[in-house]
Amino acid sequence: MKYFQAPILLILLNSTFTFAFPLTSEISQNDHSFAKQYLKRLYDFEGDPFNGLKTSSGDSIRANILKMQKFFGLPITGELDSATLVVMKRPRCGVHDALQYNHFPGNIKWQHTNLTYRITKYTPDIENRQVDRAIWAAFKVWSDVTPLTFTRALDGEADIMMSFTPRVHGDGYPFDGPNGFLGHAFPPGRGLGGDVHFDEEETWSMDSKGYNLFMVAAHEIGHALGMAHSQDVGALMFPQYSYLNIRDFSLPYDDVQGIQALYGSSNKPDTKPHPKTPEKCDPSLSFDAVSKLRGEIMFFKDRFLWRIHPQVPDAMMLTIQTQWPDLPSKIDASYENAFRDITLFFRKKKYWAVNGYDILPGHPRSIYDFGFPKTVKKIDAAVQIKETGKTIFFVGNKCWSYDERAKKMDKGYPKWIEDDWPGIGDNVDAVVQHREHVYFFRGFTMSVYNNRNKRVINIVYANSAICK
Ligand SMILES: [Ca+2]
Ligand SMILES: [Ca+2]
Ligand SMILES: [Ca+2]
Ligand SMILES: [Zn+2]
Ligand SMILES: [Zn+2]
Repeated sequence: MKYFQAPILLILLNSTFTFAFPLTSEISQNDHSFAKQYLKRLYDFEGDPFNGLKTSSGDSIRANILKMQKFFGLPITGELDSATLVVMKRPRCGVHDALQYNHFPGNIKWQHTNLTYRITKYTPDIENRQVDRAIWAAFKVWSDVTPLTFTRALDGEADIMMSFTPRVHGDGYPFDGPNGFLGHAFPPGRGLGGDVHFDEEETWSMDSKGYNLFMVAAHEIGHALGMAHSQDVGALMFPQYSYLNIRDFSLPYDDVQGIQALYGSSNKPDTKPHPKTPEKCDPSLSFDAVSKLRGEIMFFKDRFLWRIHPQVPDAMMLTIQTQWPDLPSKIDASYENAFRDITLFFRKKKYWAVNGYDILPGHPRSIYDFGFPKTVKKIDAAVQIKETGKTIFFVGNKCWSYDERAKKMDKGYPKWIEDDWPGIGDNVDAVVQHREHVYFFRGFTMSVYNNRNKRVINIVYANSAICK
């Protein structure tokens, strides 16, 4: 079999859609001043503002927008477009983003390994003992992979002083009310060095509601140990907030590399996996699911997705949780029901429906609502066919046709995939329709299927549409 880096991308991009966020929309005066503040705080500096060297680089707004767009892998326009604004408005850490190093300049680190911490001010949002537990778990993330130990102090001066505090709180870096900046921390050193502050105006939680204290604390402790922000979307040290529950969390590969470069590895055996973030140009890349959402195409892989916006040449990567905090961190299948303007996500025996960015009430629901027999434990792939309005589900070597209007499975199903969709093979990973073609993903291949004459017209790498 031959694989062509074929003109799939052009097919995907040359289309007329309604856009989720048109790039040319008006940017309000409020958004302009918000963006100015954001860039000043996070990009307009020389040296390290959290180290007392608060000198402005004097760069123009345009130069700072360029730095910011580069950091987040946005299209480099130098303009405050709406894609840039959307990223700026995501909740995040208040420490600056620097492109030139993965650690703070000069590799600032603690000279002793037996560190102490103290929680000086709690939050009313959750019980103190739960705060203690989340903070303990957050330190453990780092002590598991380094020789560092963390002992809690109940009084006196600890290396890492931690508190929940709103607005102006004495260090020159005021918080900003709900959302926006969630916390910040100072690199290793005396006094303020190593200290961690959480914005008290956030709603802190032990789960996915509001902001998860464990996730934010683990990130801020990274700074307190000398880690700077990472551009790796999957890294704990990526500046934007992303939720994972404590059970599912294991320190990503990028962060392990970073902290071990400073302190070396632990002498305890490390049994945990340290997941690497998938790369869009890895030729062996496969997908869990592919779906439309209001004109964009989304490619899912583990807890990540790439979005292709018809006007933006580069695929944007983010985590599923950044977009939909309550979806599972991996999905089996997804399709857009364009008639109802909803997108459905499947994981094992459950499914969720979202309208834009909101999960519809009453979800997750059971996949047996669709009329599957109990032998079906998960869906491989799903797609709604524009011409018929029918939704096709793929499971192993069978497919089902679901009538969205009558809300039931069509008679005569399941059928063999080979009978209804000749040439695409069994065990489909993902499927999506774009204009007259249906795209089937299996492993590292994508078959382009002509639905009119029912045959495969091209086979290319699965990542052809996002790698360029
Ligand atoms: Ca300190
Ligand atoms: Ca805030
Ligand atoms: Ca799948
Ligand atoms: Zn940070
Ligand atoms: Zn502070």
